[in-house]
Amino acid sequence: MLKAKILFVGPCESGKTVLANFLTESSDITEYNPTQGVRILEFENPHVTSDDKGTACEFELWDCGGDPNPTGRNQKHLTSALNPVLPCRFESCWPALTKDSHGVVIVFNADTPSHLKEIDMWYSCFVQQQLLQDTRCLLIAHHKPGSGSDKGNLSLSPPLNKLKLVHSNLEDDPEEIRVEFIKYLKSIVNSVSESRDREEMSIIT
Ligand SMILES: Nc1nc2c(ncn2[C@@H]2O[C@H](COP(=O)(O)OP(=O)(O)OP(=O)(O)O)[C@@H](O)[C@H]2O)c(=O)[nH]1
Ligand SMILES: [Mg+2]
Repeated sequence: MLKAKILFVGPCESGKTVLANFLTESSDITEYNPTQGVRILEFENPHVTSDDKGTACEFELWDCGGDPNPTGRNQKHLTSALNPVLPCRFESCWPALTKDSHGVVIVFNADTPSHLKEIDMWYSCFVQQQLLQDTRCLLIAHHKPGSGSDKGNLSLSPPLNKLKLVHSNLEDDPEEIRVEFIKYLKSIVNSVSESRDREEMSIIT
């Protein structure tokens, strides 16, 4: 059976936990409770199978906390991390999160200017530095209630402009993100099975 590990990362309070719960049908929206470290949600999706025979895929969704420094003592490190010249040095547990991950979903709020800057850092640490293909990365512009549903042009930096971007609005159109997430899961499954086939072929030949 094919297994895939997908990370949800991005700024604090952007809606990662709310979306992760919604997309895995785990629980309803509650009041804000910052994710400490990571929560792992295991799920299968009836629309996503690993072959034509309908064999299920097992997914692990790693819902990561957005605060790299929950104690708030070294706030300036976050500023350093936002500077692309400096490597991400402060998140000692991030290598464990990224190990063997197959996909990265970056969740942010389009109406929060600081998020647009911060997602460059998340992309750099979790995608570029892990040498993950851009096709394995999905950007979700999450619209919280009351934030409007404007899907107008977002001024993303050039590397992020190339990524697939989808909008989520659980109040106005919850099905939209459900459908997009299924498409993303299918693309991950295809990509993982292709790499596995290539690996098997290279052993045989
Ligand atoms: N009603 C409603 N509330 C939302 C929605 N998205 C976010 N919220 C609210 O915003 C809070 C923060 O969202 P979370 O999903 O916990 O944020 P997070 O990105 O996981 O934050 P960290 O774990 O700190 O990184 C939630 O507890 C909800 O109260 C939404 O679509 N609908
Ligand atoms: Mg959370």
